[in-house]
Amino acid sequence: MLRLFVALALPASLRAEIAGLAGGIPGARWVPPENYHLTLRFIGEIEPWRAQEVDDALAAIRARPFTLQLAGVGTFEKAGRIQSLWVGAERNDALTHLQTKVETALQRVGLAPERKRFSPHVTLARTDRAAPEKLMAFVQAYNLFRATPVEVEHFTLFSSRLGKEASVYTPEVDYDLVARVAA
Ligand code: 3AM
Repeated sequence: MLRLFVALALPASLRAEIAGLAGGIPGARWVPPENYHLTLRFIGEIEPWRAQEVDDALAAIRARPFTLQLAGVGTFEKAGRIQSLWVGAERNDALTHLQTKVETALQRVGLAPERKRFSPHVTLARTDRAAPEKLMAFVQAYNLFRATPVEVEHFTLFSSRLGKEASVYTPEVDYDLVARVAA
């Protein structure tokens, strides 16, 4: 079985900018900068033959390159606990369009629909063991954070191996985004 997800890989310069925010919250488990990514769709464990179908479906997607602007920080909560701390992505029709295409392609090859609404973000830390007031202070301190915009020219199918400290993410296939050629 393969554990897979579809995401935007981030250039090293952007990962370094984001890494500059990390630290200073006891109990937070910071994501290693090499693991930063923006998830378009978590797939989970699938059989290798199904992974081949997923690859074919993703390869057939036609979408345009776009500019990604990461800005602001926020949290996800579950059952009253702050689970994670993230850097957000500014609303962007091309990103939404790409995510919709990925979702449609994956449903077409038989994956169950994703129930959660797409909320583009780059996870900075898992925070269920951190003090909420420290997390709120972090959010306030970095709310106005804006990264240097980057051009997104492909999206990526990643495999994930769960590790004790951090998961190991491996880019398996890049899918190019192509600007429409004028007729
Ligand atoms: O991109 P982020 O960090 O928000 O939390 C996992 C990570 O999300 C999420 O998929 C991304 C790449 O691993 N993930 C892990 N297990 C998941 C699950 N069972 C999951 N998302 C949904 N359902």
